[in-house]
Amino acid sequence: MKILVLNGPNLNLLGKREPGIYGDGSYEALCAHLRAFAAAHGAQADCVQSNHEGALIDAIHAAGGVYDGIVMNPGAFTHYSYAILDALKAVDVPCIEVHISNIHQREEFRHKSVTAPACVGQICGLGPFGYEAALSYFLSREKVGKESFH
Ligand code: CA2
Repeated sequence: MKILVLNGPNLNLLGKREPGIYGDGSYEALCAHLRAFAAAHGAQADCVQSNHEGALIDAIHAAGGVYDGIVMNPGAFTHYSYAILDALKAVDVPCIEVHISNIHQREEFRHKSVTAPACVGQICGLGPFGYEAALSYFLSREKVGKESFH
């Protein structure tokens, strides 16, 4: 199983600013953890981060036929990118949206996700653990699928 972990704008700054909201672990440490977590479960997680909407859309398009799932934190694009919504709808790869912070406890404009309707589900407010939880969902789905065939 191959999972694409896609992070949007400013998430490369994890651990460098606003630790009270986003924690003090770095983006690189998060990716290393997720790669190791996936590998420990016989899967592969590839991490991609971009501050550019088009690059995120290109990565979503390229995931078709290559990845079994996408774990995506679209950053602030969550709240207004209909282009990312359309890209998620255009590919046949299930996506789980993750937010490190609880977007519902923050400013009003963060309460709405325009991208979540194209996702299997959304996890928010669990800190960086949300990424691992989303990965676990895909890994457990594979197990369910295999069990039902054997
Ligand atoms: O809670 C989340 O994961 C967010 O997707 C993070 C976005 C924010 O715009 C969303 O409303 C909620 C912002 C990411 C900024 O990441 C930073 C990380 C460290 C330091 C500064 C920014």
